[in-house]
Amino acid sequence: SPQEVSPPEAGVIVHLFEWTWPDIAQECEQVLGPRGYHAVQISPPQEHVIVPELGFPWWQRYQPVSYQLISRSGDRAQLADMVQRCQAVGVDIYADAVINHMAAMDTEPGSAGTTFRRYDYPGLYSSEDFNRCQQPISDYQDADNVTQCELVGLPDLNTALPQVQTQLADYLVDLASLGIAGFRIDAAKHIRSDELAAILQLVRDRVEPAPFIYQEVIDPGTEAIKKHDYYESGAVVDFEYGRLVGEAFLNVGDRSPADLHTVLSSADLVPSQQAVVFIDNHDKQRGHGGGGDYVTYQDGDLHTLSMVFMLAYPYGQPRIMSSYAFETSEQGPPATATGRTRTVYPPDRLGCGGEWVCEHRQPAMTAMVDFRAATQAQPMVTDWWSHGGNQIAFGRGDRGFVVINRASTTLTHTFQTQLPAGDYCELMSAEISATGDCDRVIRVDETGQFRTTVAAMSAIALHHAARAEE
Ligand code: LM2
Ligand code: CA
Repeated sequence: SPQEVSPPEAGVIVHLFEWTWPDIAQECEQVLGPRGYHAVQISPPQEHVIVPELGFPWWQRYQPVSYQLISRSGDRAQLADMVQRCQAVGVDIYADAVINHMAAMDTEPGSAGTTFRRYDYPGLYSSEDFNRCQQPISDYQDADNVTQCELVGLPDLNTALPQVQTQLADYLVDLASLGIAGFRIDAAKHIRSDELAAILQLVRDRVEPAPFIYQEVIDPGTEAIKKHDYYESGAVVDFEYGRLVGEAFLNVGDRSPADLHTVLSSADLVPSQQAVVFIDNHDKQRGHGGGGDYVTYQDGDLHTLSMVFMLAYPYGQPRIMSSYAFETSEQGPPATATGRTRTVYPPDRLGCGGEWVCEHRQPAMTAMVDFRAATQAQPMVTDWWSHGGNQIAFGRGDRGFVVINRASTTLTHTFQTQLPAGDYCELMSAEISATGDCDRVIRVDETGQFRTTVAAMSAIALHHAARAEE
């Protein structure tokens, strides 16, 4: 029977890409807990390859050497400490689980010092545990090719074998024993859906409560492997959503935000309650994972507005990408010459807002995390409005209202809402103080209307729980 999927719908996930475990613990305590973030997706915690000759690229983490929890982000004790400190402030940790394949690059020992060879990982797997194809994947119309051959030449585990399924389940159960509450299943499209279901069942048999599962299945609708094959195992990351929103905000072809409600309502997307969605992810922001027109931090305000849309729109569970600044696609995180990842909290340099971008700390993002929680109970879009292609507004019934002006001109308009009459704090303009004072008050009249001006390339948002004092 299909796995019961109930992701916390209002819960926002932030991907703290390549952050260290001590930094994540501090971020949970200082920012994520207080701001109501639901969960953090962490980089793969297992032992990985080290590639000094390419300057310690980020993708080292996607080549597992063993399941020892010693990685570029820290060791097992630091991971355990971080999970507990985040849990204590209400933030769950989801681990990126790389279980389709093992490391290809075997010239150096791994991050825990393990010496290995391609197809031979001491005490874990030997050549009989790998699929026979042993050629790079070449035909996405052929399901066997996609699941049995090698993704960019990475040794492909034979996930049909009981001993392989047991090793993988043991790894995930070990992570769960530290308090990790969910898993992003890396390269899920490259694991046969029935074999992945069997591995995850072994985990569920041993872990209470069942971990939240979201599977990476890039399905453009034209290939042999379909996202719905994976629904029985849990949630699925929908890649079409971010592409459609990105193309609209980038005005690709004749697309624009004004069409988005119609476009998203008719697209073949993962059902909302089991979808994880994003505007950009670590692959798409640097042209990996098939590329495509996605919006990233390098697009500035356009990125912020796309994220405001995602957080306001009642579909799926949103994941915010939190990046480090980069110039080339392989470039790893800020690091010393010997490849030690640098902290986000340096006493002497700009960390967040400098070499670490920290999209999740932008005032517009924290405001919209709050908006999503406040509007969660109202799953409908109401009073959709647009003017030209690039000015849109919509409500969430009597819970909230958002206006997004992606145009280069100021927008002044009287908006119809379902909000009760009253004085509302505009969420984007400033932090709302504990006393209820707010920088900008918007008055909704007895007919549910308000008139306001929205600057070019900006947004405003109101919700029922943020009212100005009488
Ligand atoms: C994913 N999701 O399903 C990750 O999001 C993606 O980032 C991973 O690829 C991929 N699956 C495998 O886990 C990244 C990166 C690749 C990189 C691999 C392995 O996008 O470029 O491949 O990690 O580190 C690298 C080299 C590639 C080489 C390969 C094997 O870039 O040129 O292929 O290692 O040595 C010969
Ligand atoms: Ca495979």
